[in-house]
Amino acid sequence: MVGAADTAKAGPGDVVTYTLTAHDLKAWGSFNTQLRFDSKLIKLLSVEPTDELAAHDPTPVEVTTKDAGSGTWKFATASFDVGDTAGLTADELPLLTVSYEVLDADGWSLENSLVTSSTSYTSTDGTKAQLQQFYGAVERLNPLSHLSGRVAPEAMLTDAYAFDPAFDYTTAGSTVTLTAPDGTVRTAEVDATSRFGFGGLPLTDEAYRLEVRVPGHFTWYEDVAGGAASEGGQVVSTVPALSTGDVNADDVVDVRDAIAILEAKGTTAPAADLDRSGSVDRADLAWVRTNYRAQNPTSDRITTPVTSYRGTTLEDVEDRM
Ligand SMILES: [Ca+2]
Ligand SMILES: [Ca+2]
Repeated sequence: MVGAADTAKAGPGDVVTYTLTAHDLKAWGSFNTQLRFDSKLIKLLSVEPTDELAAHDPTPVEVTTKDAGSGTWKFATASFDVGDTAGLTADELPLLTVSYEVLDADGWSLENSLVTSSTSYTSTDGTKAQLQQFYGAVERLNPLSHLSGRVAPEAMLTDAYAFDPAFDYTTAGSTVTLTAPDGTVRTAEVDATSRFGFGGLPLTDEAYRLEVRVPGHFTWYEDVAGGAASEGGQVVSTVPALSTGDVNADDVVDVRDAIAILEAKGTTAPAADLDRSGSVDRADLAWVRTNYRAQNPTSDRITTPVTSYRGTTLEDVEDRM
């Protein structure tokens, strides 16, 4: 028994029709198939005999539906007898068309398919036999996209550049905004593990623009696919990796950042306390040395690094820190 859908993808409101085709039925007189489906996603509209089956004078197809015992899943059992067995061979024979509407306007799932259960037929001599089943999948065109991410501020990671489970990333002061192509701006909270998420994003052919700011770090700019209507909603995840040392937020790490750290020495200014240790000290200045003259790779702006400001160099600042 092969179930083939008339479409590879469908979304809420669409009607999908599967054709169930039997193979290798021998001298049969009655037929019974169970269809399994999630009633949250699928509303059965009809189970009809095909023209090929109708030529054999079947009884009306009876459909009974019951709970499948897990959540919103259901079984629909379709059965019928054939009145005219003359000419029935073991060759393939389309038997039934099953139509359903795709439901759940805002919900998320990978598929909205019919799922196989058990199918059997009874021969004219009364023997019952099971049929194997193969049903094709119908990918779901989700009506909304989702974006999730985890902000990785360089100075607040472990030495191995992993997230530090002992660190409270709400102290990073991260701000995360997402701008839709129509200009709508959304903001997300960042939790203690540095994670954020945007759900329920309308589909768009153009990209959303993600912007992540952490004081003392390069701002992260990223274009995120919005999920075109023809593809359905996407689940996108990202890990914005923000290099540190940019105290004055001009997209370059240079001597002016080192001077800003020196001027904030002993304070708790977050843009200069790069590692959020609670004080501005030599460990923060060491990050400027690590990333010296780096440009923000995600920014369109090019700022020429300055290595001597009013006669002061990075080495001078390190001596005075
Ligand atoms: Ca800078
Ligand atoms: Ca510090």
